[in-house]
Amino acid sequence: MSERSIKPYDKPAGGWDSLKRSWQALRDEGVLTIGAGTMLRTNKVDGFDCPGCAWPDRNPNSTFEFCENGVKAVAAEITAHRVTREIFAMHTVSELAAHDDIWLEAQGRLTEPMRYDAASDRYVPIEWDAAFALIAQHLQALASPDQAAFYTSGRTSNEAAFLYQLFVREFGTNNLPDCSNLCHEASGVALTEQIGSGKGSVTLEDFEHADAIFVFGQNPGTNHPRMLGELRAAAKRGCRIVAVNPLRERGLERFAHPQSPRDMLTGSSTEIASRYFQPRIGGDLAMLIGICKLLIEADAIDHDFLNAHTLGLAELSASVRSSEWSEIEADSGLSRADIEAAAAIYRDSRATIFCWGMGITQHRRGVATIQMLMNLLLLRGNIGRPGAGPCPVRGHSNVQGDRTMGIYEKPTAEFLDRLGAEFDFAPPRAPGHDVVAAISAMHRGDIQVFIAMGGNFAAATPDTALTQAALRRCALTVHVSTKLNRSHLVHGREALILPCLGRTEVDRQASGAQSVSVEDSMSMVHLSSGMKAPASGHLLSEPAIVARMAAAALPQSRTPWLALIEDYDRIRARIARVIPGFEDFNARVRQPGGFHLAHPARQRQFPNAQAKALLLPHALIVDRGEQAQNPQLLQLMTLRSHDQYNTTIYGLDDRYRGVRGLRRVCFISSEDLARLGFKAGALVDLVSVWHDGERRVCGFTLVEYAIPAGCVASYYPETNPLVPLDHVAERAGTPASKSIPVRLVASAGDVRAS
Ligand SMILES: Nc1nc2c(c(=O)[nH]1)N[C@H]1C(S)=C(S)[C@@H](COP(=O)(O)OP(=O)(O)OC[C@H]3O[C@@H](n4cnc5c(=O)[nH]c(N)nc54)[C@H](O)[C@@H]3O)O[C@H]1N2
Ligand SMILES: Nc1nc2c(c(=O)[nH]1)N[C@H]1C(S)=C(S)[C@@H](COP(=O)(O)OP(=O)(O)OC[C@H]3O[C@@H](n4cnc5c(=O)[nH]c(N)nc54)[C@H](O)[C@@H]3O)O[C@H]1N2
Ligand SMILES: [Mo]
Repeated sequence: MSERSIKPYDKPAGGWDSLKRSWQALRDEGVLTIGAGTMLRTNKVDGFDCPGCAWPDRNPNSTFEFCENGVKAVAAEITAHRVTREIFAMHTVSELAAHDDIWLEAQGRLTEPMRYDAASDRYVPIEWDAAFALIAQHLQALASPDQAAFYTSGRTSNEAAFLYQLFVREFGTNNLPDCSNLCHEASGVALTEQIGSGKGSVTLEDFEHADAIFVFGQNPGTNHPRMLGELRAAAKRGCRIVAVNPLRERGLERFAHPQSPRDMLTGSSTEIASRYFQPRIGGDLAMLIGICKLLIEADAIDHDFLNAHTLGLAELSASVRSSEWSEIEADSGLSRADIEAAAAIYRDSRATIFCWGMGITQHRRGVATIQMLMNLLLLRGNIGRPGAGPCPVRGHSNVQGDRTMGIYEKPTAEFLDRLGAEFDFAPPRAPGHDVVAAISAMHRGDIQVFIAMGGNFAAATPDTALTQAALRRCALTVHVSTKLNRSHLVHGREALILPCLGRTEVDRQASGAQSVSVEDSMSMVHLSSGMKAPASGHLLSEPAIVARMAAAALPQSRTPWLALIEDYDRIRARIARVIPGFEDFNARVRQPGGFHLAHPARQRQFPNAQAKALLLPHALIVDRGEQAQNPQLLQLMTLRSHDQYNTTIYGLDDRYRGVRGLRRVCFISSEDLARLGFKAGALVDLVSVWHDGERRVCGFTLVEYAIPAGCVASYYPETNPLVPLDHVAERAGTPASKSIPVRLVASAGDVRAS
């Protein structure tokens, strides 16, 4: 671990530091030599899909199709370290729980199924069949299938996801909360209503044709580093890149491509964003209303497109015309001149892409903000033509595919009809619980069995104390996982850890080695084939775990569960019959690079109820009430450091933000430091202020940073105890983890920050 230091990073993102950190990740996992070979198979036609982010692959034939953070994700999976039964025998669960998340992760890959033994407070080995029998016994004992919830994280393959949702629905519930609920749910809700599909419409090729690319609330230098390659190429050919972010993120400013010999040998780099706007946290909606107002008042809009393809111009015009500049400026935190500059870049661009991430979705008004982004695109016909369209940048490598496969608590009637017809059963029709509702239901005792296909529910979700109490109330918790994590230690009265194969590993079934498929953020579906020997001889694949669990729990099922997993082509043949767009799946997925799922908006078709794209007004609700009354209150956004993958913490550095050796930091402006009477480097507690009381996390070091006054930032998941469970995006239920009202209190005594 590095020495603690806080010093601005003045080099471009990428560059030699990025290569150095990649090798270090492989070395730390004890796989320096095998790791290099494995990396060369990442994102290749016959290789495996990088388990990192969902950014699409540019060229599956090039030698290098990975990035620093992809290397960390792969290294974490192919690590030489193992969690054996001896480790579980040595430590009680209470002892394991006393370790931090870095230690848990560093223990390595899980190796065999384990059952919690309350008498000894230890995990003890269990045979696979006995584990499935225990799950079956619990599920069959429930008074109603709705007393179970089945979580999915976004690494799960299409094949596993399809079988899993089928199992859950044959069992009789739609309780399928997933990580999308915590992530891009607001994008899905907003876009489905407006353009009839919850997915982005652009492809990588569009990045070659855009005149302007706006990046709202997203930090690609850390979370989608391969996206910087696209932005660099676009900037080099003269495309305007505009960043909208309260923080100055290094990766949006300058980038030296680690795979460009010229950049690396000559020390050159490329300016990414030619304009960088720093609104207040949550100020994007006001900024967008301002831009819409300018375009509409100047009549700089595409009337032909609007007449032919949209509804709602009159209402949107009336709404934005009536917005006052004083309010727009106050709420956005930007001057009218800044908003005019952004509007001018947008107006002068013939084709524009809007990208966005968690800085937009994880807000109370996330849906309204995304609809305003879409309104702005529609006003100038920026959809369904080259170089233009919405681009919500997804997180997990198959989070989009899991939704396509039916992992959704509110399935459409059409989907259920097709599923029921194919598998000869009557799917449940009532909507199920999303993540937040599932936590409440567990807390009330209404959910007794919790099963997770990947992820780290106990750490990733809001309101940590409440969530963990909820998990502990369950009769049974089950985690299908690759690595040890917090969720295994916050368990129900009975608990199972079921270890599975990762993306990089050979998945051998009765008919031979299998491939799985995934869908990236731009709707490309392609195969992923592992090639490493499994981390242990006792691992099962995710599809096999689902099928064997279903076979045990659903003795009456007419689905040939065990035959389906003998050859995953059989699963894909079923997917082809149930899910539109997957016709001839087995053949098309074997084309090099896979196939693109049609997005109707690319043809300017909008399959919502009105069959038109909708312009939807959203008033500025100036909601500075509490902050105005209580000048001590700040808005906290919880975000990712450069050395983590969600709840997996690789190290304590956040290189581009100049932080080394610690994670409990709070970025704050010099104005707020002076106003509140704190010095940079001081230790504070963060206290969130909510209607039902205060929540506190302790020992955060203040770091002076270029962030607007009134706004502060800290890392997730350490700050999740501060996020109230009922603080969510309206209509989407996404926890509003980017806008938590907090005050700072000097830490008592000598709390050591870590
Ligand atoms: N290496 C790595 N890669 C990852 C992940 C990871 O943890 N590590 N996670 C994956 C997942 S699941 C996801 S969803 C994505 C997440 O990728 P991002 O969406 O980039 O996620 P965050 O780190 O949460 O960063 C959000 C950004 O939004 C900005 N922001 C916060 N509030 C506001 C606001 O009100 N307005 C604006 N304009 N900006 C705001 C923050 O300053 C920050 O730059 O990355 C995926 N890829
Ligand atoms: N405060 C705050 N909270 C947030 C966010 C935020 O920005 N701020 N972001 C939210 C977002 S966008 C997301 S997506 C969620 C993420 O929430 P989750 O998806 O639940 O969490 P991860 O940390 O991605 O899950 C990591 C675990 O997945 C397991 N795993 C890894 N690979 C595999 C695999 O191939 N198969 C299986 N079965 N298991 C595997 C490992 O055991 C690992 O410990 O967190 C959300 N929570
Ligand atoms: Mo995510």
